[in-house]
Amino acid sequence: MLKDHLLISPEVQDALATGKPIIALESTIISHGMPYPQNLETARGCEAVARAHGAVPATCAILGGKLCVGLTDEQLDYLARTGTNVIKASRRDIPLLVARKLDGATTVTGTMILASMAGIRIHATGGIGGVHRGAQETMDISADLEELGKTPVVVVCAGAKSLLDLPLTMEYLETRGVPIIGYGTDELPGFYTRNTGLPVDARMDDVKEIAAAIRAQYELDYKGGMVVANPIPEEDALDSEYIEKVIQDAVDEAKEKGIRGKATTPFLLQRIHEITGGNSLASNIKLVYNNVAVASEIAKYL
Ligand code: PSU
Ligand code: MN
Repeated sequence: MLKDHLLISPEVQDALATGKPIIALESTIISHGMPYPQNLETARGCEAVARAHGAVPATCAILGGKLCVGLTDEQLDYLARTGTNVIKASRRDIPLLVARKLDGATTVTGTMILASMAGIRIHATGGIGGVHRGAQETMDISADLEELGKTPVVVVCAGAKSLLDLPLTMEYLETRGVPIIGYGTDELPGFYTRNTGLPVDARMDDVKEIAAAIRAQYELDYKGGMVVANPIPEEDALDSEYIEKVIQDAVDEAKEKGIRGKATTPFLLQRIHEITGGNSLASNIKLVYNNVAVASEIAKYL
């Protein structure tokens, strides 16, 4: 039974029982999305930002085959140090990790699954996966887009990186029936940049209005989630021409090296961080905190 596999931390259990605001946080961003020790600082920082905004953080991962919702500091430290030696856990991986009692760091997809099992309705991360450039041939479309179509968890993110094909990502989300709300913006933000020229479905400037949209989706018994796209703060944004060139070089390199499947996104993230020095990593951390803050504010009205 599910309850034999789900391990909700005492703090998160208490928050669920007493109706406190809770937000889910992913762990692939720790293991595969950033280098050590910045990944550990970010994981801790996210929890601190959530608390500062009055929400209980529930970082998700699979440890020893248990679906863990809410981690200890030792567990965060373990995931940060182990890095890419931990399995990147998406939907397909979860039953196998449970059966084999292994560890996995959950992607947006994996985190949405664990959050929804625990009864958590909102998840904050950096960027979501999407339709990769060249997907017409490779069929590389992130499972995140499928999960958003069927699991009722809202994901607050800074849009998606242009290492993805953003117009196709928007098309795919439309097909799957996923609303995209721009928080204080008419355009999908581009992760390191605030604009992509792609219109969102609705602009909302007030977290209460976003909470009302989430409640409506829930009351209609829709099965799917929602994207809240929150632009990186102006002062942390990178020059779009510069970062576009860096991303194109990383994408070309991945193609040359024959990087495929689940290794693609971590490879590209790592190369972008390397090519830009500390630059893009600093922006990445800032935008994640910004998303955690907004998700926490929304969670108060859910
Ligand atoms: N995009 C980022 N940082 C990340 C990821 C995506 O800017 O860390 C991670 C998330 O965990 C996301 C996953 O769910 O990569 C998507 O991987 P894939 O493209 O293999 O579905
Ligand atoms: Mn993929």
